[in-house]
Order: sequence, then structure tokens, then C-alpha cells
Amino acid sequence: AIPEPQREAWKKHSVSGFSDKDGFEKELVRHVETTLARSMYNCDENAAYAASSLAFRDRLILDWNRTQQRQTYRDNKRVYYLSLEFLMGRALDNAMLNIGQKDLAKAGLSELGYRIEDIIDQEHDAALGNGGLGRLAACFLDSLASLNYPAWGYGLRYRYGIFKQQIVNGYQVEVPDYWLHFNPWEFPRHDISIDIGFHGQVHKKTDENGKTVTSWEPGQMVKAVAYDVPIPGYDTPTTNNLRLWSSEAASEEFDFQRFNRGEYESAVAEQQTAETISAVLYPNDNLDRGKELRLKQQYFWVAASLYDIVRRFKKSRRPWREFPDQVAIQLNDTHPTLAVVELQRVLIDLEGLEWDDAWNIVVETFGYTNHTVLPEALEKWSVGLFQHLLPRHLQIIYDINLFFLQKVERMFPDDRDMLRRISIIEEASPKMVRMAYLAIVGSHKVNGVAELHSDLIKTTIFKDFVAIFGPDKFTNVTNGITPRRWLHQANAKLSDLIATKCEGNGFLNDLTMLSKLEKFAEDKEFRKEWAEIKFANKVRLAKYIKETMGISVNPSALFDVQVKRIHEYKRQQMNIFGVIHRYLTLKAMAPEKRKKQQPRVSIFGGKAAPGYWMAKQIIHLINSVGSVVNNDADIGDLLKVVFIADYNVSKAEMIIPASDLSEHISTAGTEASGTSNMKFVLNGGLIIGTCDGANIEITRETGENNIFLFGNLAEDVEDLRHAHTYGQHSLDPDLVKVFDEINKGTFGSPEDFGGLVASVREHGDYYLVSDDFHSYIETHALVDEAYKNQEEWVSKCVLSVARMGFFSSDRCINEYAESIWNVEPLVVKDDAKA
Ligand code: NBG
Repeated sequence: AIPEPQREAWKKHSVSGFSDKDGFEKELVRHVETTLARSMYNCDENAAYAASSLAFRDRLILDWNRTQQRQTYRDNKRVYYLSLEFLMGRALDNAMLNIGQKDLAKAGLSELGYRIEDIIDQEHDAALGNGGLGRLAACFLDSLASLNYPAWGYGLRYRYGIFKQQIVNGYQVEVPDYWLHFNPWEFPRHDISIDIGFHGQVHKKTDENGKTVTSWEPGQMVKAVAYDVPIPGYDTPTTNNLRLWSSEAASEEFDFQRFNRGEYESAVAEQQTAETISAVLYPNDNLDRGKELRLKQQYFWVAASLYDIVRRFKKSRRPWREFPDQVAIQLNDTHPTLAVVELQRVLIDLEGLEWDDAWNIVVETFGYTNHTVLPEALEKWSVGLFQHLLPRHLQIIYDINLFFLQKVERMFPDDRDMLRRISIIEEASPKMVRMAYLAIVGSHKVNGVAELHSDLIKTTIFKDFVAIFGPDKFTNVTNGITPRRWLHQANAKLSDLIATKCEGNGFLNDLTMLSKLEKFAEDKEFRKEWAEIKFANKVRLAKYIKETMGISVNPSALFDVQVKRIHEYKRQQMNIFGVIHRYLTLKAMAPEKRKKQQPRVSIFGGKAAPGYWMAKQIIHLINSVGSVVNNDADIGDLLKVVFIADYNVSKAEMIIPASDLSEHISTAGTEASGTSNMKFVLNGGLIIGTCDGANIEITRETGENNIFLFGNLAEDVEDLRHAHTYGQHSLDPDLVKVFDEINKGTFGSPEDFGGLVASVREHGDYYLVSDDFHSYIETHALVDEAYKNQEEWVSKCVLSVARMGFFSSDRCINEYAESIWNVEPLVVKDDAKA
């Protein structure tokens, strides 16, 4: 620190952010003319975006500094959220809104000759995630900061985020997403770098006291460099940190000997292999592929993060047993489970603790969130791979398992099969490490993400663990979303209208205040304003569809939206089969009758994992149906089918506010929670859905009359699958007609969709499309009926929004804080705003 006598000079020059329009303009122009080396003669929208962002970044970093100083000074317990994915989307709009300076920026930009919407639109999404899991982590960061919790996120700084999707001739084409050309939202910390080891040997020695000491001598080192991203809270100076690690070669010099011999390529080979670790985000959602590089990513990230956390703890010179009083680490799915093993290693091998003392600290520190029951998504790593990459960690896993098995054997002495079932090591060939089991054994709490899901994990995949640890270790924290981004930012007009009836903007901090809307559900004037906003949002989307795809859609039609990752369990195939059924029904009608039908626009969006063949067929079928239906003169505006390419966070912000109806139609028991269902309802859309994930709680909160539920229940799924396997199921006749039409070649070559049809017809219909099809079609007919009565429809929407208070991620974070982390908020003084 600077000595007292010199501090006056510092204080005199201490930077304070802008607080009015002029101040903002001054900063913007300064960045244009200095940082960007441009002028008013060549400042295009992109440069204006860059300068605005730099101005706001400077502003954020002041709050960031104060927050970090205060948190360090107070040294309260902190939360660390470890996630391989943070699907942040855009930062500028969010920063402006959270610090309450969007109006000022809008006026400033306008005075300088720009429209704020165009400037916001220049930003490239930060897309370091696949879908719901990554976006949940982003919502959590927003809530943690907004609620003033001392919390850090830890992740990887991928050079390539999730690929960009193009649609070429109806097929998905993947294009790399290099997003770091210009990223003003990160601060490289070249002074914070850590060497991470891989491979090598394990040595055992006996020290002077006769104690065995184990040490690991890695065979390869890679350097982790920190990049910090400030996370501003809403309406508070608290600005938390998201630390992302980037991989570099451990030695900065490349191989000079090789270089001098003229072997330029091999001279830089080491750099290149090191840099590969954080190069790409794996593009799979709900699927584990067991690739070596992925395990390397996991260890690299976890080891760097733990080193950082432990270093921070050691500064306080507290005894080790106080570690869990200072540190809570949440494992976002099993991806960071190696942290359990790494902390145990640090404590016993490096810090010299006894095994049991160390293990108690580990278990008290960690919490584990499970996000899926799908078997193909549960992580397993082969023992051979572990042995090769992390030999010491494998030994520790064996020991953890040994002590765990001994405990279970004492508890259930007569149950031999139990040991086989719950062992962290699966005795298959090859032998596998079951990461979820390791995460359970290494944590003090395990939670699911919606009530049904949390019940299912207790009764199915983790049943034995409930018997061993007791039911209290397992809990539920139903997911939530941040109302700042998903209402205030995405749907400013609706947010403003709500504010007029809810005593101002307070609902953005306390979403339960939305209940004040309830009494306006029958207010005609209010409903009219509400409907006008929805219509304007639909017009905006229709314009986008026209401009990007050349398809004209009528904004008065019912907009029926399904946007999410393409997955068989999410059943976009059922949706498109339903669309075909609707098309055939319309075609078969007499023109007089046809004219009276409810016009619809079926909107799809979502990426398929590049190696997921069936998901790609679904995309192709949607586009093929679109090109037939959209060009059929008999149909006109009655039905349009649109696939919006490259669905991402910023597109979601445009699409969600424009929906009348959205589809959340997974096979019951497969969607752990879903979070877009919450976003759609919060934006005044109704949903059609199965009794799955958070749909169930949405129904409970908003009322059965305000949701269109259909289909079989989770408890019946097993029997239905059984019936398919034993040929006791006959296909739904309407679905047969749809298949016949596909096979006739109406939508192009039937072979192109053979896999989709066969999976229902011949391969056991695992996702029960046929079983639910009839009820799905009937329920859509009810939707058409209900939509005719617009007054009542809008009333349902208002009531639903009024009852959505529960689904704020603020509620969720408070639950985690209280029942899992045991942390308290820490308010930062508001001096940065002065
Ligand atoms: C996903 C679930 C969603 C859930 C999100 C966030 C994985 C492994 N799981 O239903 O499929 O909403 O997690 O909890 O990505």
C-alpha cells in the first residue's frame, strides 16, 4: 500500500465515474479519439459501441474495485460458483440498466448522432455455454451481485464459444464463433498466473517423523492466466467478479535450439498444445462424450480456481478447520467434481493434514447441483485415462472410494450388491469413475433444480445414496431467472407498464411484488395497453423474420414458439409432426371453413450438437415443411413455419417477448427444470407443456386455467416404454397419416427423414411421441379456441405474470445461501455513485 503522506495525492486524483449525460459523452468521445484512434469523421456504429462500452467498463471497474476492497477487508464467507459454462449474452445493455444509466446513455448517444438500439445491437454475444445450464449460471451471477453476496464465478475463457449456426438448404452448418476480436468486458491479469500439472509420477517417501509423504511430479505443465469480468448488481454498487482462466505454455520462451535449427513449427508446438486446453467449448448439451481434452479442461480450470481460493484463504492466517466457514464452493453439475479430489490432495499432500481432518473440510466446503437424470449425460471417465493424466488424483479417488465402501459395508453388512451399485468405480470394462457419485460423496448437500426432478433423483439414480446419507443431504432448489435481463431489458415497454401498476420498479428487486397486477387482470384499459405491447413485440419479430429470411408473417396470427437446444427428449419432432397434421387438416377443409381457422406462425429455433444426427434431421424436416407450407397458396397466412437460425441469448431477448404460446413439451421426467418456460410466462405468453420440470410448479403458481397441459405423467413412462418394447402399442392414427405424407415425398426425399420416422415406428418410440400425440393435437385445438377470446386470453396472461414472483433467480440464490452455503450479504457503501 502507498504510505500515508502520499495518499493525499492519490485521493486528489482518484477517478470518479460520470454521473450525467455530458460526463458520458465526454468519456465516449475521449475513447473514440484516443483508445480507438478515430474521430467524428469515421466513427461508425461499431466504433460508437466500442467507445460506449469502454466508458461503461471504466465506470464498472470503479465499483468492482470498491466491492473487492470491501470484501477483502471484511473477510466474510464467500461463495465460489464453479461452472464450465457461463452463457452471458450481451453486456452493455445489462451494465447500463443495472447501474441505472441507460436513459442518460440514450440521450448522450442521440446527441452524438446514434440510436441506442443500433449501438446495443453491435455487440457480439458472450456465448460460453450451450443452453439452460450455462444461462442459469449467468442468471445466478446477476442475482448474487444484486443481492450483495460476496461471490465469485470461476470458468474457462474459451477462445471459441458455442458455434454459430447457419441454415444452408435447410441443413445446419456450423461456423466457429471467434468472439475475442474486441472484448472490452474482460481485464487480463497477467500477474495472476498459475502452473498446472498433468501426467508424470507419484513418489512416496517417509519423512523424519516416520510419516509417509506422497508427492506428485507432473510430466507436463500448463500456465493458467486469469481474465476478470465485472458483474454489476442491479441498483447496488456491488460488482462481483467472474474469473475465467486461459491456458498458455508454462515457459514463455519457445524452444530456441529448435528455432535456431530452423525447425520453426516444432519450436512453437508446446505453446500450441497448451493453448488448446481453453480453445473450445464442447458443444454438447445433456450429453457426455468422454473426450480426453475435456478432462484436461476440467482439471486445468478446477486446479487454477482452487489454487486461487486457497491462496486467498491463507492470507487470513486462519487454521485450516475454518476453511468451510470462509469458503463455500458450488459444483454446477459434475463438471467441476475434480475440485473435491484436488482440495483433498492440497490438504494432505501439500499442507500435511491428516486424511480425516482434510476430508471433513472438503465435504463441508462443497455443494453439488445435479441438472439431469438422462443416462447419456451422466459423466464417467475411464480409470485408464485418469491414470495417464492425473495419477495422484486416481489414487485419492481410490482411497475416497475405499473409505466410503467400508462405511457402507458397516451400514448394510448383508447387501453385497449395494457395494457394487454405489461404488465410485464402476466395475465394467473398461473400469469407469462415476463422477456424480464422487460429487455426492464429496459434498454436504446435493440439490436438484425443480421439485419433480429433485424427487426423481432421490427415487431413481441416487436412491441408494439417500439410504446411506439420509434424506436431509438431498434437497430441492427450483431454478429461477433474473427479471432484470428477462423482463426489464428484453421487454422494456412491458416492464414500464407493470411499473405503473406496481408502485414503481420495486418488482425488479422483489419479484413477488408482481402480485399487485392481479387486480388489473379484468381492467379493460390495462388489457388494451398490455395487448398493444405484445403486438408491437410481434411486429418487431415479424420484421426480423422478413429481413433475414424473406418470409412474411402476419403479426395478428398466433405466434407459437419453441426455441431451445434441439434434442429428441425435448421433442421438437413432435411439434413439427403436429404442424404437418395441422397443414393436412387445413388442406382437407372446404375453403369456407378453412377461412375461419385461427392463423398461426410456428416458430422454431435452436442448435443441434454437431455430432447429433437425429437432431440435425429434425432441423432439416422443420425447414422442409416450411418451404412447402409457406408457399402453398391454399394456406396463405393460416400457417407459416419459420426456423430462426443461430438462436442465442440476444435473439431470445427479441423472440420471447413476441410469443403468444410457447412449447415445453419434453417427455415427462426428462427435462430437469427448464428455464425458458419461466421467461415466456414472465413476458406475457402462455405455455403448452407436459407435466415435467418446472412446468409443474408454474402451473401451481399461475393456476391450471392459465396453462395448456397435456400428455402422460412421469410415473407412467416406464410402463409405456415397456408396452412399446413388447409390441403392445399401436401407433396413433393421426401420426400414421403424418408419416404417410412424409413418405409420399411431400416434404422432399423421405429417406432424409427416415431416422425420425423409424425411431417412433420401429425403434420403440423411446420419447413416447405416439403416446402423447393425440393429447398434444387436442390441446392445440383448445389453444385455438381460447385465443379467439382475446379479452380472456390477455386476462390469463396478466394473471400469470402477477403470479410469477416465485421464479426469480433472487429467490433461488437466497435459498442456496441459506440452506447450502450459509453466507450473508455484504453491502458496499454507495460512494462509487457519487
Ligand atoms: C439442464 C436441464 C434443464 C435445466 C438446466 C438448468 C443440463 C445437464 N441440464 O432442464 O436440461 O433447466 O440444466 O438447471 O444441461
